[in-house]
Amino acid sequence: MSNENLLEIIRESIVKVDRETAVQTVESALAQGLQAIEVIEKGLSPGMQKVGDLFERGELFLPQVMMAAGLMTQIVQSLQDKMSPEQTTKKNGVVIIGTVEGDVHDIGKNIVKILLSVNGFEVHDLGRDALLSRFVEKAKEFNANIVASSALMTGTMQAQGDLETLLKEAGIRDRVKTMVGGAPCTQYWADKIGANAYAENASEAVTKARELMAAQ
Ligand code: HCB
Repeated sequence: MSNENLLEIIRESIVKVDRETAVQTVESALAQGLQAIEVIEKGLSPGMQKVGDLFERGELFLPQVMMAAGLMTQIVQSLQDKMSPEQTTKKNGVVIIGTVEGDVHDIGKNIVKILLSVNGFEVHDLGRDALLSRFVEKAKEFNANIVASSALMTGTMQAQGDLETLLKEAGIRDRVKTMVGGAPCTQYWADKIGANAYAENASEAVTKARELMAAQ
């Protein structure tokens, strides 16, 4: 079966919350040479995106969204072990990451965390619904290079702008770079609030984090 067919089955198995098919097809995809990150970004994530679209159209209900999210989380965790850490003793940088206060969506943030970690960044995860003051505290405590925030709702993304203000008030904005992400975020949003970078997905988050480090 072609890689694209396998990825399509993975996408559909997330939508249908078909655990057995999802797990088996992910294994087949890896055995066929697909990278774990490709499985996540081209299979699982678009599957979750479709779940969101169906939910929005009233064709799926919240319990089904929660089950699909649970399945995706479980598979992403199992894939983490299959991503070999970058062979380096050099630390690429220190990142504080979290989903902003008021927002419990953490699947995407967790993928970004995993990918940054396997790419040699020291990542401190504040979890979800994280108080903005904790981003500032932890950035100071770990002398962070990058503060990465995630927001999945239009009502919570303003917190990413508030975080810019808090970092300035704490006197550390000039020594940390900021990155924003999450479905409603865009480059326009990042520019508007004065964030240093916007990343559309986890691979781009790694690229942007490297660029931010190079610019420091
Ligand atoms: Co939730 N939810 N949800 N939800 N949810 C969304 C986000 C809506 C868009 C669905 C909709 O209405 N169409 C909507 C928000 C509408 C809006 O404000 N525009 C919504 C809503 C309204 C809600 C509730 C309020 C529903 C309710 O209770 N009535 C509630 C929120 C409560 C709260 O937070 N206070 C809620 C709850 C849930 C769960 C619990 C059922 C579940 C979350 C489980 C979890 O995360 N542990 C859930 C889910 C799964 C979704 C959808 C379906 C998928 C989100 C997701 O995981 N996508 C989502 C619909 C959608 O987004 N289309 C829906 C997959 C990941 C991989 O993508 O974009 O998160 P991602 O991450 C990417 C990318 O953005 C980037 O890299 C990641 C990996 O590639 N990235 C970063 C992410 N963070 C980054 C940070 C960086 O610094 C850099 C890059």
